[in-house]
Amino acid sequence: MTTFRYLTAGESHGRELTAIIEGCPAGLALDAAAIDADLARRQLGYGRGARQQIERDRVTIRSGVRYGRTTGAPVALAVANRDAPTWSDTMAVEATTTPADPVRVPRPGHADLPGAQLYGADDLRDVIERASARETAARVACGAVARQLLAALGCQVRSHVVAVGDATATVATPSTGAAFAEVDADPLRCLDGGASAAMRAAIAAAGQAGDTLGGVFEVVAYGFPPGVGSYAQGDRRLGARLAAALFAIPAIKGVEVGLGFAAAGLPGSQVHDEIVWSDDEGYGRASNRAGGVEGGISTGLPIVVRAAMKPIATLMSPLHSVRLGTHEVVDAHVERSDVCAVPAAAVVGEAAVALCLVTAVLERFGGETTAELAAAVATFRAGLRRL
Ligand code: EPS
Repeated sequence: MTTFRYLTAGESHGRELTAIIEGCPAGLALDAAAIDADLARRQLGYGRGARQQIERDRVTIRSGVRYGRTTGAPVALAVANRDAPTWSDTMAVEATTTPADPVRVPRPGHADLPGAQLYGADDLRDVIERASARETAARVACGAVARQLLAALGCQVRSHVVAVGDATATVATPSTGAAFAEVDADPLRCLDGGASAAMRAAIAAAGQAGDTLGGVFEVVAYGFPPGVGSYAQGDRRLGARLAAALFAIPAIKGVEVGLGFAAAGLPGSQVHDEIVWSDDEGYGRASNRAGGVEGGISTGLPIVVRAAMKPIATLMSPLHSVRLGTHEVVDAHVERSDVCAVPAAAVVGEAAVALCLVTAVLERFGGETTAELAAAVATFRAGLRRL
């Protein structure tokens, strides 16, 4: 069995973000431009802070790729922090007798206080730097590699913003990936122009008030093969793995697959998808309310997941907090941040889903080369009609 896995390292204002992918099959066409395209998409979105004007995220492929193809060796990726020189004293690796002023007032809703308790930090900067959502740039870089591998299997992963605050899009999940061709051109990455304008107005108002907004995004994987995942053990269920992948994104507080929470309020006749047969396509479903997963196994229909992102925890009009050590009640720490990052989180969601699906598909079909993996998937697909 081929195990596809990845790790990231790096601080928000340290020198760079680093990632290592292990278990990527050989023979995958891969170049920096394909990864950079996703890194740039993660920087999009109305409501981002000044940091995105500073960074121009670009990847350096440090190993595992030769002449534009993966070799089967670990793939090491690095994304430099352009802001790092400004922070070189604050983020110095070496011991110092003149440290920067410590951050001592935790922000409600951020990792600051639980992180300080966990690691015994008396300067919250130690927590802030790794808990920052900047880490998601490294995850998006890894996700771009997973996306290339899925593309070799005929699978595309797309996303759009469904809600920001109380502004909600009224669009059905598109039936093909082609519907997303222009989504990145919208400042909210939303497929409903009217809702996009309402979201933008809501973010502007929140920013004026020193407040922040969360929202909901949807990720759809088209063309993913059936027969991946299993009901045989709970941790092999594809829905469980997708949920875990999405919950691993900072600020995610809810995940749905298919109809999700709405299914709980409907009768079974309006929830389950009728099974159909066609001589061209074989077995199928008349609808896709299940979101492409039944019994913990992919059905071959689009995989549809949604995630709810809470509002960003750094408030320019801060909530009350308590100073470490003195325990006095004070306003929470304020530092540069975003008003809303749901459009970016949706791109991170694509990466999370792509990484999850690649891991599961490689466990199912194996393959030390991309060609072996693609052939195994094709053979399985062909065999399904015999049932
Ligand atoms: C982010 C970079 C960060 C924040 C944001 C996400 O940059 P900086 O800390 O220099 O402003 O803008 O992180 C948070 C909102 C957070 O709470 O950590 C990024 O690149 O995504």
